[in-house]
Amino acid sequence: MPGIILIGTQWGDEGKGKATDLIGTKVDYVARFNGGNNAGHTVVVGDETYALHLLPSGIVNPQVTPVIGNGVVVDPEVLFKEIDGLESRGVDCSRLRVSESAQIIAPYHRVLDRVTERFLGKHKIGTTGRGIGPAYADKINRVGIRVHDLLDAERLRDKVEASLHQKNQMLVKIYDSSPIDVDETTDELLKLGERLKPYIANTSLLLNRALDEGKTVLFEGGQATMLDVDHGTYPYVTSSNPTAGGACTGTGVGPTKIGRVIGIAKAYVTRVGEGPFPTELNDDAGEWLRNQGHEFGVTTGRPRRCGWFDTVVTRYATQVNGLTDIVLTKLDVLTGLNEIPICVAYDVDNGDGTHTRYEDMPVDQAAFAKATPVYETMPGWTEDISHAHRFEDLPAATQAYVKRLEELSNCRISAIGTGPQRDHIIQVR
Ligand code: 2SA
Ligand code: GDP
Ligand code: MG
Repeated sequence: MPGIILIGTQWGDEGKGKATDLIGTKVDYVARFNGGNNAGHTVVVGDETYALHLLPSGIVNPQVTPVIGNGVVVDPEVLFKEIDGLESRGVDCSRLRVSESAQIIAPYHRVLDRVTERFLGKHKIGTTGRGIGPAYADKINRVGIRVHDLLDAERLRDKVEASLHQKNQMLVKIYDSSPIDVDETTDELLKLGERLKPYIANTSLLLNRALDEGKTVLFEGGQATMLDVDHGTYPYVTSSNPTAGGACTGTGVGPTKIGRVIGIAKAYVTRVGEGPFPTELNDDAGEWLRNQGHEFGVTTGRPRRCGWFDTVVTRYATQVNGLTDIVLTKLDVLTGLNEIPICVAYDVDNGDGTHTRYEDMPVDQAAFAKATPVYETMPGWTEDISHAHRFEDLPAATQAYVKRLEELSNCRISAIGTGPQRDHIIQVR
């Protein structure tokens, strides 16, 4: 079946951009289905490094039609900045198609994101501050602005008014901030709509027709399974569905068109923002991983929290996404360690003298927040693995580590990343 979903299995930044780019050479369309410019995907092509936020990773590939689906929240200002940046480097962005029913991130969503975080104080989520949560909240509250609204001045003004009515009262009365002007906002959005016009399309129709003609579509997830608003570590999550189901609702393509669901898993785990993270290392080992793996946010530059591979998380990702394969990335980063711990289960202190061992993800977030990892330790390796092109070329200890992760994740590992470049990859099967 020609529909392929590619998603993150952990808390993001697993290397989805590189994996999409790699698979992208064999696909006709790459469609984003969730999130917005909170995502940060890095694609390295030869000497060029592209940091993409809103645009699908397929944009750097001239054979691919990049699509922004209805499930995405689009900040048009950011979109044009990204397009201008890429075009000045010779990347043609004219093939881009944006869903007419994708939601718009308006300037006031960014304001609200920051104000809300400030008022949450110690309960803050650690958002990227890009207006993602407030834009999705408006969508669910049915006061959102969709891409096609930007093409009709009267309709747009009406919608902006409806959207700002309650927000302005809240900004003034609760947050002691200034109200946002309806006319100014409408004019700003109308100008952006003018420029957006040539890219706007009925992307559900476009993608379904392509699939019916036997073309291949790659659905590229932003963020990851553990940041999913339904299946992640709620409330420390993003406001969309980065899991496999989101690919269908976020593009208007049915699940019967999907043949493969590929989960990207990093050989260790990172997280940015607040929220529980059982295998987190607050010591020299964590610092070592951050430096070796250059673990700093692509969007905000924030240092990422680092920890050992957690197979409770990947088993869960296999389950909620129905993974058909895992692509294991950044295995090269672990080179040089004497031994490598793998989390196989959690131990939770119940507070009454008893403990519970969890092999499966606890649904209760209070239990998850208290989970301490149960480790199994594997021998490490010192050989440079970045030039290996076959699984058999890897040192015996590296092979054993990968095989153990595969066994514990309940899913086959079909490719392994051994460096940031396009050709730093081992196709296992
Ligand atoms: P938001 O802004 O409402 O989506 O934030 C909610 C939570 O989701 C997390 N989140 C992310 N986690 C990892 N990577 C993301 N993208 C960027 C990157 C992040 C960056 O690729 O590096 O540059 O900081 C991403 N986007 C959202 C976020 O940290 C909150 O925990
Ligand atoms: P994404 O959000 O999942 O697309 O990931 P990011 O781009 O935010 O972060 C992944 C980083 O790892 C990027 O800098 C990639 O260039 C880099 N990367 C991807 N795969 C590999 C790999 O196998 N080895 C190494 N060393 N780096 C990798
Ligand atoms: Mg990222």
